[in-house]
Order: sequence, then structure tokens, then C-alpha cells
Amino acid sequence: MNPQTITSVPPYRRIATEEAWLPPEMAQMYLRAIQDKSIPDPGFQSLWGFFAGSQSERASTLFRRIQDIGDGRVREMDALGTDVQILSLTCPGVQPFDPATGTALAKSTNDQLAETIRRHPTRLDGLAAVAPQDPQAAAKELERAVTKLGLRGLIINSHINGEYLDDQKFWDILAAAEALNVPLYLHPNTPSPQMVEPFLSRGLDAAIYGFACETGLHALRMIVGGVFDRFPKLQVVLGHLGEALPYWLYRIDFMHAGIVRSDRCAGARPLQRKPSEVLRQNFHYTTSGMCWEPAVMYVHKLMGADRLMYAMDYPYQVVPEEVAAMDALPLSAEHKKMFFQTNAERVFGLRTDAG
Ligand code: 1DF
Ligand code: MN
Repeated sequence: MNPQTITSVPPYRRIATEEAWLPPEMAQMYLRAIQDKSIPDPGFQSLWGFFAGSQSERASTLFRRIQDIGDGRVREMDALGTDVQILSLTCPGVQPFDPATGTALAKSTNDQLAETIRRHPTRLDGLAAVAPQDPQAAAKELERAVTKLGLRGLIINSHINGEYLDDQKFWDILAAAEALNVPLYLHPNTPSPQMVEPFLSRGLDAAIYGFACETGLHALRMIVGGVFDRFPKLQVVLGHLGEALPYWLYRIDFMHAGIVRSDRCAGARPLQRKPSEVLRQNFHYTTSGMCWEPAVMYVHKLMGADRLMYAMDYPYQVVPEEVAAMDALPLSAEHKKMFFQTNAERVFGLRTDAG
């Protein structure tokens, strides 16, 4: 890497909002599940089978970085000019395990995360892992993680064994997030088993494109499924500049109105607000993996200066030139500080006295 490209002391703190970790014991569980096929989801087998089986430099560097949330992580943040990382358990988190195992792992990883944040309180922060496959336990764990451990919200890695959060059986989790006033980071996963096949044979199932198809679909299902009529204060964060949804804003509104008017689908009922209004009022967007000026400026203009936040997607996309490109965005000083720092402080309720 070439850290000289990064401005050393900019007039803002760089808060990176979608940064991954994986405890060593869970890394071993993933590797075992690849070998014994105990997690049959073909997307999981493809994603973690690649990392497990690859002898490449990328895979070994990634495995070292993702398991380190101590001093090694902070040293790399120094080199990259990251003031704060908001850590979350990497995809697919605890979601593929049976409900009891997932719930126990969510608790133990949240405890570990809180402990490491206590050791680096000005540099690390974090989101709670939950096991949505047991919705009531997930809502309880979210409450514990926020009120007892000081975590800042929760992450869900898209589909839950082929199911989506518009299904009312998951709504206790959304009710808890709204009541606690913390955001849900809807992070990608590989497409659900029902849709992954045509992605797999061309290597398109993961971060190149499949993640965005899966996660954009998930967010849209929540919107047209009426989640935000029921939970009007719920805030959702999408990475990767909104998984392409901002580009579709106009057409989604136009077509949704027609689908409702013509009574085309029993699962698409009238909403209190247009999908574009929900995407502006209940969603925030981060730049993970998409630190590319034309697309960032488009989302800034379309969704609003208060809705866009910086993210690197460490350790999956560690490119110092991207930090330099974001420093150089053609934004006012006020908007740039919102982008790198103050939007994240507000959305995640961070301490603003640190650093
Ligand atoms: C990758 C990218 C993997 C992201 C991830 O989790 C992930 C990747 C396993 O590049 O394979 O979270 N990402 O968010 O872009
Ligand atoms: Mn990510």
C-alpha cells in the first residue's frame, strides 16, 4: 500500500462504518462447515470455500487481518488514516447456524467485541451480532448489547436461510431497534439458495454483483412489504452506495404506483409513502467498496448530504488511493465533515468527545 497518498491531518475524523472482523473460533467453525458441508447454502460454500481453499496472498492477508481487532488492527488504521472503525461480525455472521448455536455465538462475539472496544475506546466501536433465526432471542440480545455493552446498532447479513425481514415473524427485532433508537445495518450476503444458481457458474455470486442483487432486493422487499409504515422511525444503513437502489429511484416509484393501482400482486399493497420517500427518510448509505467519485457524488446529490457516510470495507477492500479520492471529493468543507465524521456520530450515537 502507499499511505503517502493520504492527507495526514484533515479537518475531520475519518470514521469507517462497515469494517469486518471474525473471531478465530468462528473462523474455525466456517472452515469446518466447508469441509463437512454442515452449512449447505451454496452461496456460503462458494464464498467461504474460496477463502478456505485459496493459497493466495489475498486470502492469507485477509485471514490474518480479519481475526485481529487488537493492536495490529489499530496500527493498520494509523497507516490508512482511519480514526475510528465501526466493527461488525463478517458476513454471514451467525445466521447459517441453528438457532441455539447462533444465539450463543451472537452473545459471545458481542462480549468479545465490547471488551476490545473498552481497550481502544477512541479508535474502535461496534455493532451487535444477532441470530435472527430466533427473532425473540435476537431482540433480547440486541437490547443487552446496546444497553449493557454499549454497542451502537445491529448488523444483519441479508437473507436469513432464504427468508427476509419483511416477514412479520422477524418484526420483534425491528421493533427493538426502533425502540432502542439504533440503526440496522443491512449488510450483503450471497444470493439466497432460491436465486444463487445463475450467479455461481460465472463467479458473480459475491461482492462483484450478487451481494448487491440480494441486498437491494431485501431492502426493497422491506419497503414494499410495509415495514416502514409499521416502524416509521426505524433507520436502516445500506453499504455499497445503497446496493444500486438510488439509481433506480424514479422507476421504482413509477412502477410501484402502477402495480398497486392495477392490483397486480397481493403482496404489493398501498404504502403511506412512496418508496423513494422511504429511501430518503429511513435509510442511510455508505461508500464501502464504492469509493469512486462519480457514484459517490450522485448519491450525495440524490439522497442528501445528511444521508451519506464513509466506509472502507476493511479488510476486504484496502486501497489507500480510495482514501485520497474521498479526501478530494468536490464537496464543501461542511459537507465533507458530515460525510467522514458527523453523520456517523449522529446515526450511530458515537461519543463525539473522542480523538
Ligand atoms: C467480500 C466483500 C466478503 C464484503 C465479505 O464478507 C464482505 C469479498 C465475507 O470481497 O469477498 O462483507 N463486502 O462487504 O463487500
Ligand atoms: Mn462488508
